[in-house]
Amino acid sequence: MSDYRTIDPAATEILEAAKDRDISTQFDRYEAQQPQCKFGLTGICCKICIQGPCRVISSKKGADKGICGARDYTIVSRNVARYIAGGASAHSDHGRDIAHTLLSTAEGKAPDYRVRDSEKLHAVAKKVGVELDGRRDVDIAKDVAIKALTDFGKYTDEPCTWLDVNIDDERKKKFKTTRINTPAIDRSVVQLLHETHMGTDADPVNIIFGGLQAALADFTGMSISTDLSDILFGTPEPVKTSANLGVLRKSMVNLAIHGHNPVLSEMIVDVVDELQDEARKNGADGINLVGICCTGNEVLMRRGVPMATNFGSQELAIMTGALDAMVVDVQCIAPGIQEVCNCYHTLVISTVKFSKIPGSAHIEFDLANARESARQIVRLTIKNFGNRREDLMHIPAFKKDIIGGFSLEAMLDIFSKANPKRPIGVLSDAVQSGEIKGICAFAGCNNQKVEHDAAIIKIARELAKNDVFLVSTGCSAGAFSKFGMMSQEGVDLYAGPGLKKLIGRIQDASGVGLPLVFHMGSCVDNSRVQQLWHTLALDMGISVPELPFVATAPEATSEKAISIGSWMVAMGIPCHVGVMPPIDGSPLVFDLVTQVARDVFGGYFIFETDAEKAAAKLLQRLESRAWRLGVHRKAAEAYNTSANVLYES
Ligand code: MSK
Repeated sequence: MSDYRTIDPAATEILEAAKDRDISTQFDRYEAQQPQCKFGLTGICCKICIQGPCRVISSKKGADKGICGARDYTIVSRNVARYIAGGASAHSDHGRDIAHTLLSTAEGKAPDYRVRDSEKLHAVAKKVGVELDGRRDVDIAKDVAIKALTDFGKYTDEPCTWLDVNIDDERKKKFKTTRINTPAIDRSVVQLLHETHMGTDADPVNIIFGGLQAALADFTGMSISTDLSDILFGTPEPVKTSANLGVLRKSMVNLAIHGHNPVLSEMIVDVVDELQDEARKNGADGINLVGICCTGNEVLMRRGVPMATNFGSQELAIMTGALDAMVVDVQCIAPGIQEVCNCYHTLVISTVKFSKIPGSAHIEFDLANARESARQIVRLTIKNFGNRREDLMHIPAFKKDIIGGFSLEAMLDIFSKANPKRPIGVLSDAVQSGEIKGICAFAGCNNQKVEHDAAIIKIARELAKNDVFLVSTGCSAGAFSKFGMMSQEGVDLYAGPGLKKLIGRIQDASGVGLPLVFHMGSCVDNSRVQQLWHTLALDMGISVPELPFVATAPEATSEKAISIGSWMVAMGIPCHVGVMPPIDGSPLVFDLVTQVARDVFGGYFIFETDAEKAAAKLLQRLESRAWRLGVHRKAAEAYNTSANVLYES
C-alpha cells in the first residue's frame, strides 16, 4: 500500500503537495478514527431505542442480549435492513424527482425542459402499458410520469409496474412465493422501518426478507430514474471524453458538478455554453465543466463532460486550488469538502432544500426557473475565478482518454452491426461458445478501509485477463476511467485472448473504438446492468440464476450499495463485496446472506477483502455456471427435456 493509501497518481500528487498544510481529508480522518468500535464493525450494537446503545457479546452470559432481549441475529438483521431502507429511500427519492420533473414538463410547469428522446418515451410507454396511438408526446409523457409516481404510493398489493415489467416469469414467481414483491416503493420502506422498530419483528429471516422487499423497491426507483432521465435528457450513446484531475484547466473557470441528480446539472451544461463570453470578459479563457461521482457520470454519459474524480478523492479536486466552485445536489457529498474550502478559494454551492452543508453557499434550484437557477450558479462561479491564489494552484498532469455512454440501447446498436438479426447474440454466443467466461458488473464506491481504487483495478485486470466481459457504473466506473481501462488502451494491455477477439470483432463490424470496461452510467443505472442480464437470459432461454453473470463492489460504502447488492442477490446474481459489512456479529445472518440466499434465490453475497482471492472466487462462480450451462444444455438436447433449473452447487 502506498503512503497515501491510494493508487491514483493524481491523488497521490495532491496529497504529497499538501502534506505540510494542515488540511484534513477523508484519508486523514480514517486514520484518526482508528481503532473503530468492534461492536459497530460486526453489527452487534443496537441503537434502535434509547434504552441503548446495547452491545451484545453472545459468549458472555448476561451480556448475550440487549436490554429488551434482542439477540445478536435480531440486532444484526435489523441494522442491515435499515441500511437497505436508507439506500432504497435515496435511490427512489431521486427517481421520484425525475418523475416529478417529467410530469411538470408535460404540464408546462417546467418550461426549460422537454422530451429529448421521443423514441425512448415510446419504448417505455409501451413497456408500462401507456396508450400510444395518435397521441402527442407530452400526453404520453404525462401518463408515463403519473404511472411512475403511482409506483411510489399505490395502495393495492400487485407488484410495482417498474418491477414487474423488467423481470422474467421465473423471477415473478420467485418473488411472489417468497413474498418480497414490492407493492409500492414508499410503503415497502415505511413497512421495513416499522418491522425493525423496537419490539416488532425479532425473526432475522423475516427481517432479511423484509429488507429484500425494500431492496426491490430500490430497484424499482432506480429503474424509474434511468428510464425517465433518458426520456428527458436523452439515452446515452458512445461519447469520448477524459478523466482525472488533469481535466482541470489553469486558465479557465473550473466548475465541478457533484452528487447524483441530472436535473440541475443538465441545465448547467446548457448554460455553460451560453455564458462562455462572460467568463472571457472576466479574464478567463472560458468555462470548463467537470464531474464528480454520479452527477458526473450522468453528464459524462449523455454530454461527454470530463470526470474529475470519484468519491474517495472528492476533496482533492478542491486542493488543486483550481476549482472555482463545486455545485452539489444530493448523496455522497462529503461534508468535509467545506472545511477544505476554508484553505482555498473554492465555493461549495448546495442546491437542494434538504441537502445543505454549514458554511457553504446555497442557491436553491427552482424547477420552474431552471435555466435562471443554473445561470445564477455559473455566474457566481465566474465571479469567484478572480479570487484564485496562484501560489496554491497545483493541477496534476494526469488524465486519460475514455469512451463512455454505453446504455443498453447503445450496446445493442453496436452489437447489431456484428449480428443484425440478434444483437444480444454477440454476447450470449460468446458465452455459450466459451470465447468469454461470462460477464462481471462493477458497481459501488470508494471506501477508506481499503486502498483507494486499488481493488477495483486489480480485480478487473484479473478478470479481463481471464476473458470476462466487464461493465461498470458509479465510482467504480470513475476508477476505471482514471486508469485507461475505459479506452482501447485497456483492451490492448489487459484483455485475454477471447475477450480481445470478441471486442475486436464488434469493433471491426461497428467502426466504434471500444473500451475494456463498458461504462453503463451512474448508481441508478445499475438498472441498465439488470436489463443487460435480463436480455441475455431471455436470449439464452435460461433463468438469471443460471447465467454466468456476477457483480462486485470492491469498495462498497453507502447504504445504496447495500440495497443494490441485495436486489442483485434476489435477482439471482452472485455479488462480491470487498469490504466487510457489519454482519459477522451474527453467524446466522452471515450464513443467511452467503448460503441460504443461494438456495432460495440463486444469488448470494461473497465477502472477500483480498482482491486476488475475490477475483478467483468470481471466476470460479462464472466457470461453475458456464459449465452447468453446457452440461444442462447438452442433457436437455439429448433427452429432449427442459434444462435442469437447480442453482449452482
Ligand atoms: S456516487 S453511492 S460513492 S458509487 Fe453514486 Fe460513488 Fe457509491 Fe456514491
